[in-house]
Amino acid sequence: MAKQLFSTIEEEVQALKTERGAILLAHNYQAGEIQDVADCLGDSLLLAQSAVKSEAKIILFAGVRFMAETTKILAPEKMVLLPDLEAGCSLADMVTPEQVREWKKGHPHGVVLSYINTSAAVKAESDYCCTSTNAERVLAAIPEDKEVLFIPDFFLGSYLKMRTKRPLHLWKGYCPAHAMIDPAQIVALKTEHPKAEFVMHPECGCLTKSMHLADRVTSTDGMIRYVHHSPSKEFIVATETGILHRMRKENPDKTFYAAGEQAVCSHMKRNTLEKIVHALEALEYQIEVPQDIARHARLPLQRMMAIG
Ligand code: CIZ
Repeated sequence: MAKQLFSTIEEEVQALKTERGAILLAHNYQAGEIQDVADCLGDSLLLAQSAVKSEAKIILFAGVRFMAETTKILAPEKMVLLPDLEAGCSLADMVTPEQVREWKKGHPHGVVLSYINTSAAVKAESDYCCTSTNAERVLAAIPEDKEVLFIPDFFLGSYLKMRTKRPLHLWKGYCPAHAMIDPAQIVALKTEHPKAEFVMHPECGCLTKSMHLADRVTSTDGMIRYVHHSPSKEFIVATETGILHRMRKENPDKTFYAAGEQAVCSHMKRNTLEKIVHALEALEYQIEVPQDIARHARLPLQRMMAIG
């Protein structure tokens, strides 16, 4: 491609997207400057749905690998690019397909419900997928008499167990960024800002200790909707801090406090505008999912998409 001069890197990204006929999808946890040049912002479910609906042949995914893989599985005809191949997920790495197969042997009639934060190979061993937005709805679609093995997030699983009273078997995985949120800090913030509503993500390691304090436990897109519609003017937000940029931008009259400034996902933050420019120029890094894995992983994802 002929090199043009741009006054800002943001302009360069916009021009390259147009030239390539690409769309840029950015997860709610991305850095603010990436969110600002994205065509679509959201959680992994909304972004995958947008990719499927889009006419664009090239999807640049500013997120982490399992999200780009999910998009490729659902839209195999599209080129899916990830700006940094090392942008993985510590939670997804906490369960392997071999471990799932082994676990299933002990529960031969069990149904595996896997959180979206899993590798394509683990999804291929699963019966259903869910996100934190639709986990309760997906679980409700699984017959009551079925034993359910939930992977890999222990805290989301515990939350589901509490909400639905179903005796789920839980894997002991967790998200290190959410686990860094300290319940004592939440209590201190609530004392300092008594009018603030407290919204928390179900992946929070502090879930069991702080949940009674929460006005809402929900996914990132659920939080975005909640703070927008709530008449409150202040919010304490317990999830990865990237979401605060979007909340502040979309609600300039409201104030948002991070429940833990240290709740930063190092994988999400591997993406940069420079890497996005490189991805569009070089068409790197293309995400591929082996066909047999994609074929098996598509079914649990499609079941989830059908449920909503
Ligand atoms: O589904 C997602 O995108 C994740 C991992 C979290 C959320 O609540 O958005």
